[in-house]
This record gives sequence, C-alpha cells and structure tokens, in this order.
Amino acid sequence: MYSGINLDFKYKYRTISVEHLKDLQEDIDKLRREGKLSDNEVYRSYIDTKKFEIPENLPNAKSIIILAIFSKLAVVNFHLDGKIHEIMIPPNYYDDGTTVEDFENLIIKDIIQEPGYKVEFTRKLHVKLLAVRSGLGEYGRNNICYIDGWGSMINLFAFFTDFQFEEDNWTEIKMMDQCKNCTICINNCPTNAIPLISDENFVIDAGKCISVYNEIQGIIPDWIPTDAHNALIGCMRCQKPCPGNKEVINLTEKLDDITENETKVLLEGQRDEKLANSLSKKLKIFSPSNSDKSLPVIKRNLAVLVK
Ligand code: B12
Ligand code: SF4
Ligand code: SF4
Repeated sequence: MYSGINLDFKYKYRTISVEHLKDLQEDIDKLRREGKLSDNEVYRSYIDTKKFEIPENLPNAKSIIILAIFSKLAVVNFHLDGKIHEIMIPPNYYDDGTTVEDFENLIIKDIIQEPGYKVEFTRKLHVKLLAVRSGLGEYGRNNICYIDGWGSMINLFAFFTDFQFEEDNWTEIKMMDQCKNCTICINNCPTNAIPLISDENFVIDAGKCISVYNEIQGIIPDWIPTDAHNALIGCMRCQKPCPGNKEVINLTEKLDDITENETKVLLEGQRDEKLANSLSKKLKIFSPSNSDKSLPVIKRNLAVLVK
C-alpha cells in the first residue's frame, strides 16, 4: 500500500502509442463526414471539444494510458409519504472518492514503475474509442464500452505520459460477441435511440438519448414518455437487462437513505443549505458549492420518478 494514496478501487488498463492519434481522429472525422453524428447541440458541445492530438502541456508525450475503474450501480432509498422509493444512480454519476491525483500516482508507481516521468490526465479524448482500439474493451450495440468481467459498470479515464511503453496495443474496433444475436438494448431503449441491426448503422442517435436531457438543467422534452425515466440521473434501460452485465448488475452500492423530510424539502425546490450539505454527502453526485445547479436537476428528475 502507498501511504496517503487511495487504492481502494479495482482497475484495468491498456496503453497506446501517440502514433495512433491521427487514426483515432480519423475514426471520428469519418463518422462526422458521413453524417452519422447527431446535430443535437448539447451532444455536439460535448464531443466537438474533443480532439486526438498531443496536449500543449506535454509536447513530448509518447503514450496514452486508458484506465477502467470498476464502479457499481448505486441505489438510494427516498422516503416519501410512508413509502420507500428505491432509485438508481448509474456508475459515473456518483463520486466514489477517488481523485485524479490518486490515478496519476497509481500510474507512476504501478504502471510506469520508473521515476522521472510525467502523467497528465485529459478530458480531450473520446475514451470509449480509446478503450476499444487498445483492446481494453468492446462496444455493445448500445454504443457503451464493455470490459471482460465488469460489463459496462466502469468509468474510463485517459492520461498522456512521456514514458514510452514497449508494448503498443492497437486493435480493430470490435463489437461484443454477445451482441451478434441480441436486440435486448434496442428493444428496451424507451426513445429508440439505438439503431436497428445493420452494418451501416451502429452509432446511436444521441439526440434521442434520455441522458442528454436529464443530466443538465432545463425542460425535458415532452416526446420523452414520463415512464421512460428510470434513474435519478442518466438512464439504465439499455444496460440493466443486457446479458453483458449479468454478473455485475446486482452488485449494487447502497447509499444512505434520504429521509421523509429531506425528500419533501427537495421536492418543494426551496434553497436550503442544510439539505444541500446532507444530499451532497449522501448522494455523492455534487459538491455543496455546486448545489445551485445540481439540486434543480435532481428535484426535476425525482419528481417524475416518485409520481
Ligand atoms: C458525449 C457523451 C455522452 C452523450 C452521447 C453518448 C454517445 N454514445 O456518444 C450522452 C449525454 C447521450 C451520454 C450518455 C451516456 N453516457 Co456518456 N459520455 C460522453 C463523452 C463525453 C463522449 C462520448 C463520445 O465521444 N461520443 C462520440 C461517439 C461518436 O463515440 P462512440 O460512442 O465511442 O462511437 C463509436 C462507435 O459508434 C463506433 N462505431 C461506429 N460504427 C461502428 C460499427 C461497429 C460494428 C462497431 C462495433 C463500432 C462502431 O465508432 C465510434 C467512434 O469512432 C464520454 C467521455 C469521453 N471523454 O469520452 C462519456 C461516456 C462515454 N459516457 C459514459 C456513460 C456511462 C454514459 C451513460 C451510460 C450514462 C447513463 N447511465 O445514462 C449514457 C449511455 C448512452 C449510450 N447508449 O451511449 C461513460 C461510458 C462508460 C462505458 N462503460 O462505456 C463515459 C466514457 C464517461 C466516463 N468517463 O466514464 N454520454
Ligand atoms: S443488450 Fe444485447 S445487443 Fe445490447 S449491448 Fe447487451 S449484449 Fe449487446
Ligand atoms: S441510455 Fe437510455 S435512452 Fe440512452 S440509449 Fe440507453 S436506453 Fe436509450
């Protein structure tokens, strides 16, 4: 154990040489040229800021490290009017306490294992593509990345380093074998965001995906049926019944219950510092300083789920 470093998480990783940055960018540019990427503005604001290129703060970067962290589906009980509503929080929306610094330290000590090298976290890369191209994971038809033994219950992170790994992992883009004769996610997506089986059409219509609307503030469009909502934030409809998640979907992380009073005050929507602090600790979705943005999102989504 390294003193002062949180290593209370399971990880898998792969590395890719920066020589492949051009090919990775071409994967995305090709989809853009072919008109396969939704023009939904929010989606575009997420992906158009990403680019496979050497970062300015590490001009002599040699490799990219892709880290997958196992992250369970979280569940939380909201008490309201004598009833308990058990509600899901998908992996990657709640904070498990691990910091970027923890990951960087882990990479230096466990993966690079030599002193004197730099490791820089980046949000600028499309990490599922990196995970699949490096052989760490495979795509499901729902466009989510799956890793052997952990299904899609993962968070993905990318780092540049000036260390040159001997091994260069570079593989073809792969779909999970399990998907070949399966349409469960297609049939379960409440908004038909996942295209029907065809070799031509694989990329989801992100403008139809519930997560694009319910993870930010604003009005949820009314073409999304109310019974489509299924999680406090995001959506689990294409992952929960997926055979690729059979082994891991029931390994849930139980969060502290939200009391009757807390649920009521939250749904009333008034600014309440005590509530903001308590929900920040229990739900782990936001920090108290972010509560003005996050609480209206949680309130809006919860109101639909408890109706
Ligand atoms: C934008 C974004 C979104 C958007 C768009 C999602 C999307 N599918 O692109 C919205 C807001 C809708 C979203 C939703 C979700 N997201 Co999101 N999102 C991102 C973000 C910021 C970028 C993703 C991206 O680059 N999309 C662009 C598309 C073009 O890339 P792609 O999906 O990899 O597309 C590839 C395939 O289509 C493939 N392809 C094309 N043709 C073919 C043909 C065949 C046969 C095959 C096999 C492949 C293939 O090539 C494409 C790339 O070249 C990443 C973080 C990051 N930095 O990467 C998180 C990320 C992808 N999201 C994540 C998660 C968890 C989710 C949700 C599951 C959250 C939830 N529970 O609600 C949903 C899942 C929705 C879905 N079905 O994809 C995780 C994924 C973890 C995992 N296991 O894969 C990430 C990595 C965040 C993280 N750091 O952990 N997300
Ligand atoms: S539900 Fe079936 S088709 Fe969809 S990702 Fe899972 S295994 Fe693949
Ligand atoms: S996350 Fe929900 S809305 Fe988005 S593709 Fe999956 S099932 Fe459909």
